[in-house]
Amino acid sequence: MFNKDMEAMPLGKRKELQLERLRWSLRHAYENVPYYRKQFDSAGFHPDLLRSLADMQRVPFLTKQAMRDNYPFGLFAVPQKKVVRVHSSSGTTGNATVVGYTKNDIEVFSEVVARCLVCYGASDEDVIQVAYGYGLFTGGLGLHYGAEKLGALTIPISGGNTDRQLMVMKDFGTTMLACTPSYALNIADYIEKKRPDFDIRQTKLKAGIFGAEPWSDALRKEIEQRLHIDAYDIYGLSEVIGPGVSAECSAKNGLHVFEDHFYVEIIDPDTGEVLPEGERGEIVYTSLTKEAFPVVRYRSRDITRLYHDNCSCGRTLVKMEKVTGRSDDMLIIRGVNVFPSQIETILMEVEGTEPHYQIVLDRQGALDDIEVLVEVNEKIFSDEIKMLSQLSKKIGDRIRSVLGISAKITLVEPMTIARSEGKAKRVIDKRQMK
Ligand code: DLL
Repeated sequence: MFNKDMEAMPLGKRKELQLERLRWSLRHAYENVPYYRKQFDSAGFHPDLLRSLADMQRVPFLTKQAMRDNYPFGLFAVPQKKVVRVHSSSGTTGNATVVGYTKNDIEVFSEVVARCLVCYGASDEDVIQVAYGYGLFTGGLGLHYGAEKLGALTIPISGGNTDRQLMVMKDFGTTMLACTPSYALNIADYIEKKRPDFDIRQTKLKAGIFGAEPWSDALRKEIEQRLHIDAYDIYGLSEVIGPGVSAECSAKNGLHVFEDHFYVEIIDPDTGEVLPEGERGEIVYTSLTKEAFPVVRYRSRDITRLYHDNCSCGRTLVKMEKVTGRSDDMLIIRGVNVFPSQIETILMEVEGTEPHYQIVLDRQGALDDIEVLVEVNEKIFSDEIKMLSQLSKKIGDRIRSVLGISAKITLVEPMTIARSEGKAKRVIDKRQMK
């Protein structure tokens, strides 16, 4: 562990620490950000009223909309001269949100990412190729500072230019690759189709640090087999800090949340009620140590559940289940709730398909239509038409029996669905364009 005192702290002691830090964080927000003061006052809440963790339920939520309304720096809690960096999340819907960091916040950000890397077995002997985008996105610089903090050799290559990625991987002796899972898949495809001379097994690559978008366990297996690595999940969001909110450990079942910096709750997304441990709902974050941009009960829209399982890695930190989707990515198709990752899991189980797909939603009259475009492998595509129609029937049947919806399946030629170097765009919603 990078910080055993914090990561393996007894549960009772951690709760005390959280309460003490919550008191500081809530007061910090209340005293320095007019938005929080107004919200707390009108809800009849004052930071002094926080006597136990359960009292958090009385604190009003922070929404993405409030962040947008205070664009760009309205929620900063320190004078601008104390802010040393900003990042911004472009978001799939609406305006960007801007987040700020003091020197100390950057320290915390670097440490939590370093902790993640240790979760994946990294040390200062490792060579980490950071192929997340550098810039306003938190992925590149986040991984970069964390890798340096650990003392690893850090390669700031950023995303794209796959030929150069491969050259660097081989020549610099990369042991860990950090990028989105969709870019990792893109690299695997590229090697197979364009660089058959490149033997990934001849490189030192042993692990992948993948996140920034939902990805299924089936996709994990596929990437692991094709790149001959262990693939680990890293999760985070700009509003809370960036990557490093939670990480998978060697057990690869659930991500440990760094609870000494982030207080987490699960709520029912419809009623806002806090749900008991183990139940699935929307995860809500309160920062415990952030100075420049504190967040108090931020509604992330990410759907997961929290649990303790006496993890074999020795960390006592609560675990969150792999995030399979966001409540605003959830597709409601003729009344049925569907996450793109559920469709991904089905596609990955059907032989002959490639893990590249796109979901197109449209509306005919009052009814929603869903079409799933999916690439098939070369062999099947060059086979007879009969094979193709059997395959699309098989996929359609599976989707109907697992998800209860009927979808139009369109099989497309290999390499026709746009590849991504960052976050993949899985859903095209034509209903919103009408
Ligand atoms: O994506 C931070 C990040 C960078 C995480 C690099 C991991 C690696 P945002 O651009 O603000 O920040 O997007 C945050 O992406 O609320 C989730 O919906 C989604 N997300 C991030 N990591 C995962 C993951 C970065 N491992 C939003 N699994 C979050 C599923 C993820 N979804």
